[in-house]
Amino acid sequence: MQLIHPTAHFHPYKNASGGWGSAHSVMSILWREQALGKAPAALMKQNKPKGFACVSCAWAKPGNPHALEFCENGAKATAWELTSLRTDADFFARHTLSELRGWSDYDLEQHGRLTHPLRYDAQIDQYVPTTWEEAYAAIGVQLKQLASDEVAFYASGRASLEASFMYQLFARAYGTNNLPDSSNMCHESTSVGLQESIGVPVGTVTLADFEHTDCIFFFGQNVGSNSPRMLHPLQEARRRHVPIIIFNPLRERGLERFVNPQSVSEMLGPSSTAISTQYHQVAIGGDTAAVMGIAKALLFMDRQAMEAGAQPVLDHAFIAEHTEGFDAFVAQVDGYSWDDLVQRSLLSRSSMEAAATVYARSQKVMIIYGMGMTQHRHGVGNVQMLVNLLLLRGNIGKPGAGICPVRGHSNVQGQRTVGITEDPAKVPKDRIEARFGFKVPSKKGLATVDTCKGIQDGSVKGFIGLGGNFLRAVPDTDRMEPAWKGLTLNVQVATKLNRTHLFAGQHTWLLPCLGRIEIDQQDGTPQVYTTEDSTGCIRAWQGHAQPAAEQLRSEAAIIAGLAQATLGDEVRIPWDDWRRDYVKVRQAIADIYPEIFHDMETRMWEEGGFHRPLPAAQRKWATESGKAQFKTPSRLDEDDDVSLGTDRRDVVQLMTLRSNDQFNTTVYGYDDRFRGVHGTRSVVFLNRNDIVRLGFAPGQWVTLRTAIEPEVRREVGPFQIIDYDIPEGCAASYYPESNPLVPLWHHAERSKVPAAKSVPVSLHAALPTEQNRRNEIPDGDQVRE
Ligand SMILES: Nc1nc2c(c(=O)[nH]1)N[C@H]1C(S)=C(S)[C@@H](COP(=O)(O)OP(=O)(O)OC[C@H]3O[C@@H](n4cnc5c(=O)[nH]c(N)nc54)[C@H](O)[C@@H]3O)O[C@H]1N2
Ligand SMILES: Nc1nc2c(c(=O)[nH]1)N[C@H]1C(S)=C(S)[C@@H](COP(=O)(O)OP(=O)(O)OC[C@H]3O[C@@H](n4cnc5c(=O)[nH]c(N)nc54)[C@H](O)[C@@H]3O)O[C@H]1N2
Ligand SMILES: [Mo]
Repeated sequence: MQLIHPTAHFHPYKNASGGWGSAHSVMSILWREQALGKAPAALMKQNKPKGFACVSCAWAKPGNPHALEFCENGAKATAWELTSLRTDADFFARHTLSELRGWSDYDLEQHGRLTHPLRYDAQIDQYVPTTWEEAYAAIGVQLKQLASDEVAFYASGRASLEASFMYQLFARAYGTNNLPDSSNMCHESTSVGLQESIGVPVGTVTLADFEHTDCIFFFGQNVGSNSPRMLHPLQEARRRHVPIIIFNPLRERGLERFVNPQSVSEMLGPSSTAISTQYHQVAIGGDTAAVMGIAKALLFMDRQAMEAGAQPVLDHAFIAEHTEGFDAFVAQVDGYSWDDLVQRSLLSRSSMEAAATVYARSQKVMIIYGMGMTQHRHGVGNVQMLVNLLLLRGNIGKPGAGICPVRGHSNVQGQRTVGITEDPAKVPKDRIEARFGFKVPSKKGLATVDTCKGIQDGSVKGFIGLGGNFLRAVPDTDRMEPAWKGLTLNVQVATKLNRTHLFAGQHTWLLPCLGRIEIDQQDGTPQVYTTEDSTGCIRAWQGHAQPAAEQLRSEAAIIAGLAQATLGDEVRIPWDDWRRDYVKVRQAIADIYPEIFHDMETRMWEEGGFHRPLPAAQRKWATESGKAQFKTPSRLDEDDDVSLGTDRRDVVQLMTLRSNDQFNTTVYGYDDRFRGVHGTRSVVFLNRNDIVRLGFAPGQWVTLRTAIEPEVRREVGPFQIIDYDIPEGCAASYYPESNPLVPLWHHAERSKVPAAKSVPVSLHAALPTEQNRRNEIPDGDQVRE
């Protein structure tokens, strides 16, 4: 079964983001998911006090919300969860896993919510219904037979603070720190980089800072698709004439213009807000060079001002009192010529100087960034380079200024806060041991890339997935899928069927859970849950919709069930009490992390929630030396596997990114409205000059081949070439389809985040398949202007 998209086309999008296009897109998904009955009522509660937290992105939810506090993609995510469609036991009786592996990601999830606990039956290659009790007991038996270090406990960043806290305790009481999570593919470069530079692993900016800032820098984040609610504070900042300076290889529509779908006058009138005031189309992996250029211009201005006896440009008092490493950083900046910086960033010297000029004039600057920075070989250095820029003028630790990583999953930051990490040094071991009477294992566990290696070499034999679509999200798909079948135990807790579930291990279970929009009743009492957003704000929520099926259990209940079956009474963890009453879980969280969660039960209801303490925001630097650190990047090339200007003229640098119609591996549809692509995802965006130079034409079908480690063939396609406004030498295509191109070892040093934004690839003419033909962008539709 494959979807046919008879109207594939490419027409550059000329309108603003938001607006009627966005309203139309929401209505069509509500219709398709047959969620028009339930979803509108639910949407009124989305991101509201006593409502539920949007299941889409992690952007902060204001304490004083708009009438409709959701965006186009948040509404899609709600409809996706509240769908009337079901993937029930009958469905599994009709389809074998071999057959389902031929289905697209879209078709699998589009079939609706899972309804029953399922066990894989290898004889018939099908999932068959089972009972929860049978599943818990059998999984417990398997876990007891495996050695603790042979099992990985993966978490995708949605589960609540309560479920996440229980999950990591389960893993540790079982005897392992193997807690890979989605953050390992995402903002781990942030956690490592910011911790070293400013002594906190998270951003320092809060929503209130948007009201005070007088300048915003934006690096490698596609706000219009991936955190659209942030367009509101950006729009308000623009109304105050706050400059917004963008660094992105693509001209992303949401970063250029925005119409607020909640404003009647804007919807009816011609007005839209111009978001960017400067738009720098930096080369992929060229940000370190670009920021170095800005620093070079600032140093020059500073020296000139000092010579003239004028007010210096840098904040020397702040640098002296609060930082270390300034001199080494200056020496490094001086060591690079403008030619070096221009060549690597593909930006002109004047554009870097223009950005520096606005920076120098501003008193309260914030830097916002996303995957365009973290998913590089030197992603940690990238993040630290942004901090360097802020430190030059004391732009951390005052209102309106700071660093703002935009996290992905809605509770991914919170999961880390309550112990989901492979590093036991990051959890309060003594408190856990004293309270629960077991020894926290001291051996460092496996993060995502290590888990993949372990599955490949057979040392990881058991995998438990708390949400997510691990096998589809990780790199090197063609090597991971066959290796996965070697697992002895494979347990997936999920709301919908995805590709990971189609690769069975020896003993495999698929356990369906409640989504967080749904009412979670435990012994007759509806439960409340908490999350932490991208700005470190912790809040209580509760579900409002009727559960999709009677058999569904909450994630907390499933963890409790599995833990009890595995650990019995070995440890002093009251699993069943916790399952019945999440207040008790919160009490335990507050006991283990009192600095952050004291008095949580009342504070979580405060307007907008409560903020975790962030010493850096008070200019207290919890680094080794007690000072904020200027960090010198090891090199200008963020991806030293291959750089532009090498001998391989046939190689371009590929970034793998999201369309406007997906949430990670969940494909809502085949349109990427803001980029003008409709009816297909099988495309590669290229610069017009590269298309001609490499001997191709727009609309031509090509396969993409990874150009490093030639002895291993990594290839995807055929994809259709789109002539796009992207710097020369750069290319883009969609994740997860392009994941087979990313070698597992091609990851950021130290944070191990797969370098998904810079894969060197070559292109090869190919014949389209039947399927490709049906979804082909017709000739003549390939006109950029
Ligand atoms: N609707 C929706 N919302 C989402 C998600 C989703 O899939 N759909 N995913 C969620 C998750 S888990 C995450 S992590 C976030 C992801 O949100 P983003 O951080 O926006 O991630 P991507 O879509 O991968 O886009 C990366 C952006 O970086 C740019 N870029 C790529 N390489 C470079 C570079 O070298 N330098 C610079 N300056 N820019 C670069 C790309 O052009 C693109 O605009 O969104 C979250 N929110
Ligand atoms: N090439 C490339 N690869 C990437 C990226 C990239 O930019 N390029 N981005 C990376 C990033 S930033 C991330 S975060 C990862 C994402 O990796 P994951 O977090 O593993 O993947 P998702 O696609 O978010 O997971 C979707 C599945 O989660 C399940 N699900 C949804 N809601 C719930 C729930 O409430 N509970 C439970 N238990 N399950 C639920 C559904 O079954 C759904 O199929 O991918 C990474 N991979
Ligand atoms: Mo992410």
